[in-house]
Amino acid sequence: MALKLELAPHPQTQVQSSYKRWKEGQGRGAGTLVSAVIPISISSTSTSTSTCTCTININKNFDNRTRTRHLLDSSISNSIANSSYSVNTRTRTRKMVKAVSLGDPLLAEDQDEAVVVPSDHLSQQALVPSLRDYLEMYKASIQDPGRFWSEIASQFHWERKWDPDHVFSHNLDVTKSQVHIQWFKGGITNISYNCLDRIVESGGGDKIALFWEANDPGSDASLTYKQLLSRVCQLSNYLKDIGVKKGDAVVVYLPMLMELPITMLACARIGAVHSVVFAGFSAESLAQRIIDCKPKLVITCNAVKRGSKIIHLKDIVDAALLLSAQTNVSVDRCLVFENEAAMKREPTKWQEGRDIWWQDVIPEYPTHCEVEWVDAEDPLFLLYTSGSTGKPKGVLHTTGGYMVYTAITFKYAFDYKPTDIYWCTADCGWITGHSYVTYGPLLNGASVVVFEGSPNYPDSGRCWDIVDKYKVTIFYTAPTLYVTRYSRKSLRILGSVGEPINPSAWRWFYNVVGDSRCPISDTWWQTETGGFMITPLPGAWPQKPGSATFPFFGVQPVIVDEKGVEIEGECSGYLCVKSSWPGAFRTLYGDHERYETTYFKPFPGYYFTGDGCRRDKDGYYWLTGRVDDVINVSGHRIGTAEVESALVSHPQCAEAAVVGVEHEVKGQAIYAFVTLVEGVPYTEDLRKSLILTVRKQIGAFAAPDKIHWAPGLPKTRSGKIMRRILRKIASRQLNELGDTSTLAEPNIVDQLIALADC
Ligand code: 6R9
Repeated sequence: MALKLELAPHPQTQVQSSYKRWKEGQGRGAGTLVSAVIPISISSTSTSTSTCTCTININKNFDNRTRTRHLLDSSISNSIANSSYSVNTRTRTRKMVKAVSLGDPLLAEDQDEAVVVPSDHLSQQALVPSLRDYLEMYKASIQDPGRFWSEIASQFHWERKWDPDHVFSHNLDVTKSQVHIQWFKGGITNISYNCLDRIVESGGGDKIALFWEANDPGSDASLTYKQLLSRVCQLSNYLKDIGVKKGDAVVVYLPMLMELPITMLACARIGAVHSVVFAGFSAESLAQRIIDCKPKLVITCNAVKRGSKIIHLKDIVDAALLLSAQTNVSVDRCLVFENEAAMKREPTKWQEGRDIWWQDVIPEYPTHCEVEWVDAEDPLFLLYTSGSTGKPKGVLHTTGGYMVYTAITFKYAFDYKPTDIYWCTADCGWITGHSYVTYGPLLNGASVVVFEGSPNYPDSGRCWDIVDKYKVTIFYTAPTLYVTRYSRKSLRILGSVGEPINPSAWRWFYNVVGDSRCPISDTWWQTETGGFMITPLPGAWPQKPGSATFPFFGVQPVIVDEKGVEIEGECSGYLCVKSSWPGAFRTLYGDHERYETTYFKPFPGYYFTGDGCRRDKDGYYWLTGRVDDVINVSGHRIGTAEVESALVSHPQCAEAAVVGVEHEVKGQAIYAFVTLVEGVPYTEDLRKSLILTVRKQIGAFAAPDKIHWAPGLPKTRSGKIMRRILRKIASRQLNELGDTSTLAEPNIVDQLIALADC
């Protein structure tokens, strides 16, 4: 077996300082990675000296890893796609793929077709060690969901079990009767008890539950499970004392202080329904949510430091409460945490009788609070998410199914071990912070890092500083981050969420962030799904850069055409889900009709995700973006993600966002916002070369009509590109830009407008 070491022209011991700079290095041929390409002797067809191209042949021995043989046997992966489960090893198809073993870097030329094969070490200690194991469990979850999920649910504490003959009931077919989903109905439990008391009672009380890292380096705190339980109980007792009861809504407008998960858990403990509003939303947006759910109280803090800026959250709450009062929704109580690091209490504007300082009351309450036992189908939380209309949708999740689903998806997708230190960079104002900062990890007794600040304050190395400081082993993020001088040796598993991750970014995440040794769980899911739906399971099967791979247990994804007809095998279309899963949302608060219209009417019988998806010949799922991000140019359906992926494969392109604009002749034209790697000037030649790259990779029909130079892209703080704004800029509807308050850097919008005609 030949081993070729490719030494970079200027090998350095440090990794690149950012994805952009990494790309810049590539563009100039000065990559800093030392890459080793190990031809994998799967069969004798391996010939190339630089990158190995091999036939994965199931008859040959591949490091004794029999599991790998099966993956690329299309009969098996198709069995996943078709849910027929027959592990048929007779019809073997040989395919040409490039395989890189976990531990080795993925080279630029590998990116399109390569698979990254789990190492023996990873698989041997993984919860699901092989594709075969996965298939067995998956098959069990589909053939007898009641039994499968009952077994998992039994790992939690239930005061009373659900009826074993009616583990779930659902109707997803809007043409038959009202859509409904229920899991474990009649089962009595409490998620806060399962996150805290259960862990303490089983001996985990002294384990750290939360490590808290402040906005300013050097300031931190932590709470053990026992301490967290006490803090939660104190708040629960206060809430009960002021009359908050089971079923009452509580709006929470807090930054990433430990008080945010404490508040969520305290509400859940007494059966109150929390509605966390991301503390970057404007007063209008907050008011809209308050008006919709009419909370008993609002919990906030006086101010927060974001980077070097101080934001007066209490002023925003005051304005929101004024607005809501104007529509006759008045809130009598506002509990305010004094966030001293940002602002002392004295200058805080105050409404006597309504406002109360957290620190003045909560510590006085007993550290024990009886749990309010609730039905599995009692509401746990409301989380507002944007839809196609201006009115946000109140996604409602209930208790039992959500508990079971977040816990188990966390465990398997991150191959969780009790020794892991886990960090998810999401804010609890989004679903990721609900399911995978708070509930999923705590239900597993994990140690969780909660970070108040932003990834680039005080400099772009902050994330890696935190990884090193807490020895983070599982790192879950949106893939827009910067890497500098840090070691990141502790990392074991990487997770990605929120956007399709293009192969180039995937390669960066794998090579640079994970030093080519960490598998990436590219988790596809939604606020509505509660937890991961399509996700790799580390160690179980080879990964394809950019693919979320296969469905989680119990999830039956289907791809349908525009008529709602299920398509089998290799195809593209609309991603739907057949049958329910425990973590599914149950309704849109106060608007069940909108729930049915948005999600179940487009394709009767299925839950419609709103996403486009491709399934390849091996059964891997590739998310191609929201279907409203599909552009139709002269009858050609083009995913914005496809064009973006082609653009970023250009060595001088760091990032791209593509939208459709109206075109007289073609119907729609492709309009591309392009961010170049640092220091590269905008030139006419480069514009042509970018267009040529797309023509070459996709076809002339997909060539962008317009390249709009973008020093940065408008993103939410959770890392999502706000295409709504880009569409307005592209169509020059500049007075219709809408709310830009949730952007991480609102001034990007002005810069883009200024560059519109360059
Ligand atoms: C968890 C979350 C949901 C939408 C979803 C899809 C996109 C999320 C993704 C992904 C490709 C992934 N999305 N994860 N696309 N690959 N791994 O982000 O929830 O805020 O409700 O957004 O995000 O388009 O439909 P939410």
